Amino acid sequence: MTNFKLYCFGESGNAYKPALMLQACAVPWQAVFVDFFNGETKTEAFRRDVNIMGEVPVLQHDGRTLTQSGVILDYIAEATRKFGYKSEDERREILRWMLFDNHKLTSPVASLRYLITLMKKPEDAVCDYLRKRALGALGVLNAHLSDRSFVLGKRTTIADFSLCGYLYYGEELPFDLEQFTHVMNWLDRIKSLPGWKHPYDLMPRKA
Ligand SMILES: N[C@@H](CCC(=O)N[C@@H](CS)C(=O)NCC(=O)O)C(=O)O
Repeated sequence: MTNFKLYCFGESGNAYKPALMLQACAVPWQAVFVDFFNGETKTEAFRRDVNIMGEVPVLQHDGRTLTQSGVILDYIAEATRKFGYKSEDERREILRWMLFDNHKLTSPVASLRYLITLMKKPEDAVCDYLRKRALGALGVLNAHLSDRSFVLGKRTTIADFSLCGYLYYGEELPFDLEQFTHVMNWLDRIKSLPGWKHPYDLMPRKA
């Protein structure tokens, strides 16, 4: 298997999802730093040569270029035969949670952290809205995890890697994550997987 090449940067929880999975699969991979904060994703060259959507993560492997974290996680699961589905019902359950993650959890969490923590914008009505959405989605995840170890039950899958993408940024998250006890315990379980590293120890950042 040739090396996986992941376009990413440390602050990107979306890129952390496949980065963490590659670690957990113990396969060799190489990080390619994308200078998001200097506008690299918005350049014509990046859209032409890397990703027309102007986003990371981007995975290159075996002559393929893949984008969208959910698609990339699914691809790595197929290539490594780890953390994927074992039945059609599991396939749909994983899809269900990854779609929920992208729309309802990652989207408001990432936007709120970007505005408040990274861009240092003042709190306003948009932030109120995003915080309500983020806390609502975390409540749903917390309830789901009240009687299971991982999103699908006893086994870690790509749904877990997707949903946890932004949740290890600790104090950078502008809301109280610790109120979600089942989510915190689940994050500890993922943290004990071999190879686990914090996003800033896994992906490059601008010096
Ligand atoms: N739905 C996408 C979201 C990707 C995304 O929002 N990536 C951000 C970094 S976390 C990005 O590259 N944004 C570039 C930009 O907005 O210019 C995924 O899951 O991969």
